[in-house]
Amino acid sequence: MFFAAMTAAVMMCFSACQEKPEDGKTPTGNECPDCGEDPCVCEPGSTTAIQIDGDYADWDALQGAQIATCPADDVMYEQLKTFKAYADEEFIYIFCEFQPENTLVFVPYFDLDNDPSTGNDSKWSGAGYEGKAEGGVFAEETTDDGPVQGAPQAWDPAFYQYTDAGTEKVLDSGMAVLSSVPAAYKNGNWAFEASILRSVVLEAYGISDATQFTMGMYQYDLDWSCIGQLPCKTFAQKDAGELEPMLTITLP
Ligand SMILES: [Ca+2]
Ligand SMILES: [Ca+2]
Repeated sequence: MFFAAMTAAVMMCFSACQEKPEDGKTPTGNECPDCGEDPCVCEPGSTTAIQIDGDYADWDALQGAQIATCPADDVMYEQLKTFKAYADEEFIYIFCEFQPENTLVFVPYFDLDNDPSTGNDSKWSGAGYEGKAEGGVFAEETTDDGPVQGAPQAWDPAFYQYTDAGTEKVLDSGMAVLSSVPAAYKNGNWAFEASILRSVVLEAYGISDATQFTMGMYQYDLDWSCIGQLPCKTFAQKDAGELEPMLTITLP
């Protein structure tokens, strides 16, 4: 039955392609039924450099990604191992490799005015951020002994802007982010990747015309204590006076 269906599908494709030899392409059998292309070019993000599929080989092949890695020791927070960010004309992409123990939430911080001298500077000594996004990568389960880490889940943050009074939500979850579900990656670490719909987020922050911003990532545990930070410097580097800037993301 299966092979009969397969054969029928191949026959249909072959016959359809025979009727349209002028396109000059060899059919693959995986053409999108809507646009007729393989890979599909009619779905948003379908032709971008990064596919949000939990396969990170596309990051290895990418040119121009901004990458921060955790020094092997002599750092305050050790569980976030690699943070990558990259932007194309449609999306801002992120990749996080981390130790999953006790992890609950990932929070990127954004320097929206591209000025390290303005905004909050409590998390990086060389950065001043005006926005953040908060999203859990594990469910939080309540027990008699307090909260415990539940099942992994796709990162789908809400976006906030700092105000004089605290923070104000500018964009709800479910509006702008597509993420893989965190899963075991390598060396005992886990990873996830996500795309952030650039136009929606920049408009929510009132910086639709921005050509550059900076961004750093924090990883928090079940008590909202920090357990990961990138970029980061070692204690020795900080003692020597080195600042900790965030990653600079250029928007093409
Ligand atoms: Ca991928
Ligand atoms: Ca700033």
